[in-house]
Amino acid sequence: MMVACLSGLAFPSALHVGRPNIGDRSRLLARVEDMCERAWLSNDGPFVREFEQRVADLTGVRHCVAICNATIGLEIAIRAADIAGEVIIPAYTFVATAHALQWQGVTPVFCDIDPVTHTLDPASVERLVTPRTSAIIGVHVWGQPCPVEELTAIAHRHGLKLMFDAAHAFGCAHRGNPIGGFGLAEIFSFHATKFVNCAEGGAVVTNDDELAARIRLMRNFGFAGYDNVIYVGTNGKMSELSAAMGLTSLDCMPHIVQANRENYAAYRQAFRDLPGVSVIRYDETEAQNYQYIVLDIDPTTCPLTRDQLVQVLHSHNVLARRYFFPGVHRMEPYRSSYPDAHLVLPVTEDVVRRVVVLPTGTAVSPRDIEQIGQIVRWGLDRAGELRQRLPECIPPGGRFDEGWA
Ligand code: T4K
Repeated sequence: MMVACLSGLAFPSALHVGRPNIGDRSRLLARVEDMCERAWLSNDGPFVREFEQRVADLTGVRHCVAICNATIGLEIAIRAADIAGEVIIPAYTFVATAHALQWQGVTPVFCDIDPVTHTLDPASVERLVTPRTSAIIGVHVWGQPCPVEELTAIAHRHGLKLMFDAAHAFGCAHRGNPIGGFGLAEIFSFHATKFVNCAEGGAVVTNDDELAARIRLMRNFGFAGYDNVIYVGTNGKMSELSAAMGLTSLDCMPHIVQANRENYAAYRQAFRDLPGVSVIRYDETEAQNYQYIVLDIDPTTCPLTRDQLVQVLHSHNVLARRYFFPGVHRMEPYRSSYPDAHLVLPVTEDVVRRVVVLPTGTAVSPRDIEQIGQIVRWGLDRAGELRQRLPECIPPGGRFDEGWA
């Protein structure tokens, strides 16, 4: 018998982490109509330009170059900034941060993180600097800013370039300044699962005029006008359809933040007083997008393991996700290249086993969250029985909906 049947609390249809915020459909469709009328579908079209201007205005940077996705955005920025050799990045990130470097023939060096903010730990960064290091790429995980000042000081001290993977952090701020203006460049993702989305999309933002010009060229095969190619470029262009989606998403940004913020408050209420389970807090004195509801499961006090809790949630149609399990250093090709990396990443190793991300966004209501809280309470109340039935750990690639019968 499935646990879901026992509790009677299962959702009739799945609640996903990363469910896109669609925005105002009539505005989206009107833009699609315009696009069809103009018969201008890609290559630096009017929607892309408008999207770039609005992102630049919102982040207070001089240049925004829209890109087809953040992974290509990272690759282009890395190449345009002449980054080579070794680059220090957190092991606790989405694999794209490392792949973008590897794809450009640059070696990612995995660094440990702060246990509270989940962003790069400056002391660990400093220890990893070698004569081959050319740059640091911090990641604003969950929209929480990296220790920007400390990383800037380290970069200056060692003559390194500093960039930020800001895939999670559009709409967030650090010390009152919008994410986007820090380091040499910052890279946003506007993927479907992100706070503001273009279905697929990204952007490099920078205050460096020369870098912005190179990125623009590289995004379009290196063309500087008709028939004139002056760089090795790629195709990193954003389509008009993606920009139409992005503009519509920008239009409803305040509504999305509001929904996310209400959901965050509802989760904090629903998960109060649960043994070993806590919702990671946002600094509410800064602008936030509240796009990620992150649970920390303390293995010393929670009666179920993190993976058992995820199994309970999945059995009730709440498709919670482990992030970024098992850590980039344990994914190929990095696992084979650095088989001992985990030995110097104690915090990352701990965090990848503790974190669960829960559904939020405009598709989830505070009422749903109350029910998710009841499901978790139900699971914890029956921990003795469930521990006998559920595997303690699900390996990477394993399924959370097996073994319930
Ligand atoms: N740096 C960081 C720190 C990042 O997190 C990311 C991307 C990047 C760089 C690179 O940005 P992009 O190149 O993607 O612009 C997803 C996303 O594909 C990825 O964009 C995101 N981070 C990453 C954290 O998550 P998967 O493999 O987990 O996606 P998937 O297919 O499992 O979908 C996630 C959830 O969203 C599911 O529960 C289903 C739901 N979903 C997804 C899509 C696309 C929907 O309900 N509707 C949808 O249309 O990677």
